[in-house]
Amino acid sequence: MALKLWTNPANFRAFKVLIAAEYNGVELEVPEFNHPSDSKSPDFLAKSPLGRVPVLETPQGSIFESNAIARYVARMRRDTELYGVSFFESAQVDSWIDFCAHEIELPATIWCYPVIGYMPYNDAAVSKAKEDLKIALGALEKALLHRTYLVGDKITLADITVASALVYPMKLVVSPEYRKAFPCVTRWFTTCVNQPQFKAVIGTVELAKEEMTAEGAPKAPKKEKKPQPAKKAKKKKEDKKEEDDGSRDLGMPAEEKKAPHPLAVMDKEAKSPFVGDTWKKIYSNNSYEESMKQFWEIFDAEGWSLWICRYKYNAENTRLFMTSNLVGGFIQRSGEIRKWAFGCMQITGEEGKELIVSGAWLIRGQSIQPMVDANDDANWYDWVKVATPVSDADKALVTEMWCSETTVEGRPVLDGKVFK
Ligand SMILES: N[C@@H](CCC(=O)N[C@@H](CS)C(=O)NCC(=O)O)C(=O)O
Repeated sequence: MALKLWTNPANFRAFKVLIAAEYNGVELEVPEFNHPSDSKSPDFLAKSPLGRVPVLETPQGSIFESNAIARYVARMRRDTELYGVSFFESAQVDSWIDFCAHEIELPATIWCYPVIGYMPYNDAAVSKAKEDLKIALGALEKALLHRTYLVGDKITLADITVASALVYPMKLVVSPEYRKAFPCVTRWFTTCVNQPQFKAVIGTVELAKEEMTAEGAPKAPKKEKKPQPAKKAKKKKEDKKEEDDGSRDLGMPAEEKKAPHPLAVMDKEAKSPFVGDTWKKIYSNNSYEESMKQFWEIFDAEGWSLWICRYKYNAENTRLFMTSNLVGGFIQRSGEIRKWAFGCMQITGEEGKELIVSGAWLIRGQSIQPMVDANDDANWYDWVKVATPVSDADKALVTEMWCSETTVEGRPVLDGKVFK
């Protein structure tokens, strides 16, 4: 029986296990797993006492707790020396694994989880997490001042564990400003995540260009200035004022007078008979066939437009769970325009080769710009507007992207997400 790693997609606690497996040439099967529906079954609770993931199923029984699993996989081969070259080095590796669990994972998750929508935003908790992570990174900085890696002179499970816990913080929230105090950590992290064994699991990690903030969080003032409409520029000024008067430090976001969203203005000034919410109800409550029949009857091509998007960097997508995470993040970050958009994204192709991310979107108005303004990730896609009147071929493509659970454009659908 192959070793099976049960995990939800893109769980950072699974990264260290999968990376250690890459170094040791250990084959791990990662079955599809739906959290939380699959995790509380008696069968699963027999594997993991609290129904948590990751958990490793082996021929002798299950191993729970991600660090125990990572150690098990690291020890499966001696010559790779992932667990250090001596009894002492193994203890050093353990020090960093424990340090990571207590000093890094906790603040990292409290900071990142609200951003990815796993937890509601709490200003006091996030502010404290940022400070706590600073202290932990300070200790890491000191340790890396004269060393390339944490233990010995090559990558061990210590680096794998700590770098895995930092993937989301470094990608999402640790801004260049915050990173400035930690040049050695940044150098070491970049070295780790660029190793082929890391890349095979986590793909390409780009360091955050600015702090991504959660819904409900005060927006960090942006550094680079994109040309913005006047209303937005005004809002930025208000953000700045909010910082200056210290109201953020007290955990009280200053009250903002929000300008209406440009699409809300459009709703007022150029009414459309097509109502987004009505369409979403139709889609949710009818068969695909019936939904699409009604859609083409009510679609207002003057007030709304249809778009096909294709991810520009498909060649980098080899792991399905990482790619699912990419798509999940995209859907999440589009929240600001939920009232005026609907879309389905799918991943097609073959895991290990190329995974293709594409989608069909419906948006209020004739421009995709509101999507790009709401969601920076939209820049990673090519967007092609569906010409009107919609041709039969385009109707078939949109229908396939919104409804097919089996194939899209002749390729098998491996995962799909709906934004409604
Ligand atoms: N200390 C555990 C923590 C595991 C954990 O909290 N896993 C989360 C996913 S990252 C989970 O399963 N949460 C769902 C739950 O608690 O039911 C480990 O390192 O494995």
